[in-house]
Amino acid sequence: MKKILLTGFVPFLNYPINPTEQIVKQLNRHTIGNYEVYGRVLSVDFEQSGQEMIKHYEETEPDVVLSLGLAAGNVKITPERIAINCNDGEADNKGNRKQDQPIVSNGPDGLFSTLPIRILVNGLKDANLPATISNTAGTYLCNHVMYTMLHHIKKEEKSTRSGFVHIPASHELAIDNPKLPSWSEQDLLRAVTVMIELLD
Ligand code: PCA
Repeated sequence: MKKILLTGFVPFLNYPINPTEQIVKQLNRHTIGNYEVYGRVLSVDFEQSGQEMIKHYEETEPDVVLSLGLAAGNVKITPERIAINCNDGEADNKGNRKQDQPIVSNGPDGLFSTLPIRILVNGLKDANLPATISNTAGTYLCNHVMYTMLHHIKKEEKSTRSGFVHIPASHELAIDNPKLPSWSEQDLLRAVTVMIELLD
């Protein structure tokens, strides 16, 4: 049995829940397709989230890393193509704000996902779940952990595949928000399950 490290995040900014945290907790210790799932929740913290990610990676020694993040406002599931070497944007949960800062000084400008993102998008669509490749993971914590993980794997010369997928808001999150597009919790969970089943 292979191992997949599945990460989500705690709530952040003004979102009282994070559906990625719920999914990761729900799927922890499940077997899906060829994989035993190791679900872990990350903080939203420029100083800590990257180290947490690496610690989980070293403890679980996974074959694949699939990280999830909420992209409130998105209408589709979006596997990310690339992470860029930049911290910027809103303050994190500790109130720390970064601007125009490299994640790894002298690191490569960008690192491509090593997940089969085209296969994931096509497989999600075949399962009637709207999906499209995204060409930017932003510059906030999602991009930060995607870059940190890919950089670590490359530096250690490991063959672990790793990447990031943004998901839309859940109905629970959208209920008090007049404009937020949302998916049912069941469909979000199904989308993550389908993606794991698509991995060889
Ligand atoms: N989404 C944020 C960080 C945590 C999360 O779930 C992002 O897109 O960067």
